[in-house]
Amino acid sequence: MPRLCDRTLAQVRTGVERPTYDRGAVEIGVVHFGPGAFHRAHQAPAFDALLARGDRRWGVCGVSLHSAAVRDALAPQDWLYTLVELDAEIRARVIGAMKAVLAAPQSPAAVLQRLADPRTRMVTLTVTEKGYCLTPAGDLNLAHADVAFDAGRPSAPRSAAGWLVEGLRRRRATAAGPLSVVSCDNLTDNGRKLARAVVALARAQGDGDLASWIEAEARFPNTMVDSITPATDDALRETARRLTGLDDAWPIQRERFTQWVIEDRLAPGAPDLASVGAQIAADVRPFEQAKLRLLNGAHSTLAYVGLLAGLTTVAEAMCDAPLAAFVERLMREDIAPTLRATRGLDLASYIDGILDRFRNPAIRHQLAQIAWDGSQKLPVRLLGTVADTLAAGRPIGRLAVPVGAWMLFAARRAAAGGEALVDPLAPAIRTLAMAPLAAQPAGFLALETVFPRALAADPRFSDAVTEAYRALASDRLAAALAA
Ligand code: CS2
Repeated sequence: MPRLCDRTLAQVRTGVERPTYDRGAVEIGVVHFGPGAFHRAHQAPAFDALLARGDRRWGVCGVSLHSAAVRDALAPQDWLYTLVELDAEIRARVIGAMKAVLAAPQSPAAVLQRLADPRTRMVTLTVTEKGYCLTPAGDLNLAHADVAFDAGRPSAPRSAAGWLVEGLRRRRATAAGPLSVVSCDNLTDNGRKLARAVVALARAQGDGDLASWIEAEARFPNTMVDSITPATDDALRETARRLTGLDDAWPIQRERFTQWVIEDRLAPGAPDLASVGAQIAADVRPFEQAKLRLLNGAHSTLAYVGLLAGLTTVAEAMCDAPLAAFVERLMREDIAPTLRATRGLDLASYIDGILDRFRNPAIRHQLAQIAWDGSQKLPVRLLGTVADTLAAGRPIGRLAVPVGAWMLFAARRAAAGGEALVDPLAPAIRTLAMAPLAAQPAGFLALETVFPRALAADPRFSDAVTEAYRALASDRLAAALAA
């Protein structure tokens, strides 16, 4: 079967939407750090829609911070790829917005040139929670190896913040024009945190002038991003082939639903994302908080409890009646009371929608994928809810269950050795998993980058988590879920 590329694009089977704009005339106006599945499922299609509307300024240059895998897979395809939408009806669409992908360690000069180019008006990022190198308080972690390296002002930075500082330094020097830097990761206050990190790094480099200039000039809006995007597998490659009639080395799949809420702080000259479905809001926090706590919090709960129960996918976990009922109660009775509704966000129907999406039978979303990097995800997804619930004097019995489940899951995976636990804290977790079972919850609670001290020291929390851990470890899952 021929491979998807510019030359074969016209052969794409009918019924599959494809770029009909002149790809040769598309300019690069966006630099994206982390061109993995989520970017290609979520932001890139939005830029593709802008191009389809005739605004040819918004081609994307992807920048991988570490690996060259995306570049190598997409280069022979002229950066085209298939996006498969999984719903009652399965649809495919070919996305033409990517114009280049650079592997930063191999092409540092090209990355900086792109960042400094006056045509570049937006930088977007999906570098995952750990890519921000933050302390638990949300500040740049100057002790992080990549950050410490970048503080030396290298010509080839290693951290996302390092690239941004150097890019902004060049834009300032050449008066390249306003830039919007848009974090699209699942962090609370993602834009503000990124702005603070970039400014802190400029200061750590001894460039106070640049730091003040960034504070005054660059725009880092907060955002909420949402679309369930399971990792690419062979079944998807086969589906893409069947629908398009072409081979694609790296197709992407997602649910049909997609949402992008962007704080009304974009710099002049930014792409008109509202015209392609993004919501622009004065305050993104209520949306972001609701999404992170309800959707991602429930996802992580399904992942850790579900994997301990021997389940594999989200849809399968939602067919497990006690687990599904537990997660629904957790969302409605424990998480929702910590959130505030806002215009365009009705919490009860928002929860209904999320539960429906989790049940989508067309999607095989692996719990193991969601379980990655728990040490980075837990604070954002669950621990804020726990702290607010304790402060309000409400019980936290149910909320302690996913926390205990993460600990037990991580301890078991770590004990299995090798790469079984995907988490930046895997070495520390491996050590504490060697302690006797009864001592393990306390060992986890001492992980200061995960648990804020005040929370770890609160006996209401430590007792509840220890109890959940014990129940789960002795296979009393039903008892734990009945908490
Ligand atoms: C998931 C998210 O893998 C995970 O941790 O919870 O990727 C989730 O699917 C997205 O945030 C949905 O927008």
